Amino acid sequence: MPETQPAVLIENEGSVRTIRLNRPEVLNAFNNELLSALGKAVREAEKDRQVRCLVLTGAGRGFSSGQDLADVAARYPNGASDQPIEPIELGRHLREHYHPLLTILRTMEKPVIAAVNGVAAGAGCSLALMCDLRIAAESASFVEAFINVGLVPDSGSTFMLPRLVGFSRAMELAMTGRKVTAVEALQIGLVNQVVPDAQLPEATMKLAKRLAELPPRGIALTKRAINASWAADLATQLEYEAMLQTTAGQTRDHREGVRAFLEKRRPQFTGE
Ligand code: T3D
Repeated sequence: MPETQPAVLIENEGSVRTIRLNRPEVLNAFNNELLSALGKAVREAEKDRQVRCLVLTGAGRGFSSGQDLADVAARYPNGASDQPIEPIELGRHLREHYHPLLTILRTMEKPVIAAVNGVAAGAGCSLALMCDLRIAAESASFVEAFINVGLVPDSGSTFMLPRLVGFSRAMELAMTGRKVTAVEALQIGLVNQVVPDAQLPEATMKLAKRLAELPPRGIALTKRAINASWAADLATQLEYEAMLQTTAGQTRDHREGVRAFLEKRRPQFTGE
């Protein structure tokens, strides 16, 4: 039965779009309704030319506690100790409900910020890691909770975690499922910034507006280049940079940036 409250709340401030996960009573655990609403909202933000920066955050005291475990338990007819009647294929659920959304976050040509307002656990932690930047409230925490329920990290965690914090820490966090505080997250490179809880909205908006003012093509091509670096050798990456730079060098925003510097004024970037 669909819930009465909207699964996501959408707010616009200038060219910054904020999508707020909205199941606060379960720390924004993902059921299919929330995943579907989030996917739709992200696709809309990707397509909307007015949107130059996307922020994901959570309602209430959590960012997201990951897959809704009550929904998982409901798949077992007689409780978790029983075998389900039909073998359950979690991979299919991931492919259908998580992967399209997560892929857009990594490939959309706009910066995506996770404003982590509280606990980010399981697939909720993965969601934060799949964003381009993370800004955390002091009370936020990160839990690779999958192992606590006998699962492997999914939704991109095994891809992003070692890249962000290195092999050893990734192994430790994934294998122990222990909670990482915001302060530790900053120390190990899991987040970009930690701010007092009350300042999270303001600090996020300041960062988002700064990103939204920068040349959109330059931002888009930068994201492409850094994404590509993960699978490239040096020669390939140098060539890719040169190709992207040819494209960036032909934009009006590039010429505007150079002119504004020489004329000692603020540049006005239009995305052309
Ligand atoms: O099916 C597939 O596609 C497979 C995909 C799997 C991906 C995954 O994400 S697997 C991992 C799933 N998530 C977890 O295992 C995390 C479970 N939650 C926790 O460990 C803790 O709740 C937290 C560490 C996140 C927060 O702890 P705390 O003490 O701050 O809060 P709490 O009291 O545990 O939770 C508050 C409420 O939210 C509580 O409900 P209540 O008692 O007030 O009615 C709790 O049951 C509910 N809640 C928290 N997490 C979930 C949840 N309800 C459903 N699903 C949850 N994941």
